[in-house]
Amino acid sequence: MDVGAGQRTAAESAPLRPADFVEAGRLLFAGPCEFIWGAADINGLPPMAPPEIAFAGRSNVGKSSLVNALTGRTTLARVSHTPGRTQQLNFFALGGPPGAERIRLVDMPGYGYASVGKEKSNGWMRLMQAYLAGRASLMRVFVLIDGRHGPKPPDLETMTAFDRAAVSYQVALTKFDEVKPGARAGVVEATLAALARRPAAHPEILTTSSRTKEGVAEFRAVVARLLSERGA
Ligand SMILES: Nc1nc2c(ncn2[C@@H]2O[C@H](COP(=O)(O)OP(=O)(O)OP(=O)(O)O)[C@@H](O)[C@H]2O)c(=O)[nH]1
Ligand SMILES: [Mg+2]
Repeated sequence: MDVGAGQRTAAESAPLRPADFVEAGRLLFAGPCEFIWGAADINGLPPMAPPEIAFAGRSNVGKSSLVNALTGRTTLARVSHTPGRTQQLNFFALGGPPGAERIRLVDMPGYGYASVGKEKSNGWMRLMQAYLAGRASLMRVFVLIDGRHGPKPPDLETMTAFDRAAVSYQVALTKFDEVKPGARAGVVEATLAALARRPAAHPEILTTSSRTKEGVAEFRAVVARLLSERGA
């Protein structure tokens, strides 16, 4: 049967399957990606343009490493053994040249490490809050939690702040390569329990390793699905 102009085939009108998002995510993150903007204070935030996703979490949890793993780069975002490496909001343009990118990734400074110094840490916290408040282009914040330990008080406080500000977030458990197979289900369950009745939390969690790349394709698929839901 011929399909006339404007008509859609059954295959085209079928809802996208999870596998389609895996492929869309692969393609998105295989595209160009470059650092475009660093914001060290509230007045230095870039104008809102394409959709954004942001990476939050305790210092040293692996935010910058995950930005690198997702984009298949090793040195895009700076990684360090010492907590407090990322000191500003770093914006990366993905999927097109800067100005025509499909999405921006925002790598944020970490929270919850005494060694960073209270004044500096509070400053970053205010910067993050200023960014997160009323950022219409922000699709979702990924709250990264160390998979070896599960949620700690600073993670719970951050999630409570996001719930109050109605900032949509999703948890990803990082460094999963370091979690023994027998301990994995327990930490996932404990994390899901900590998310129950949190109004701004996405109910599903991700597990990732920037070292083995476990969960990276699934993470990209989640981002591709978010973009598709936005019609972007
Ligand atoms: N085993 C393992 N180590 C990881 C993984 N991801 C990151 N790391 C290590 O964790 C340390 C911190 O990584 P970063 O990516 O700099 O962490 P961050 O959250 O950006 O830290 P700040 O910028 O200080 O907040 C580094 O030594 C990384 O090599 C992972 O998936 N598995
Ligand atoms: Mg970092």
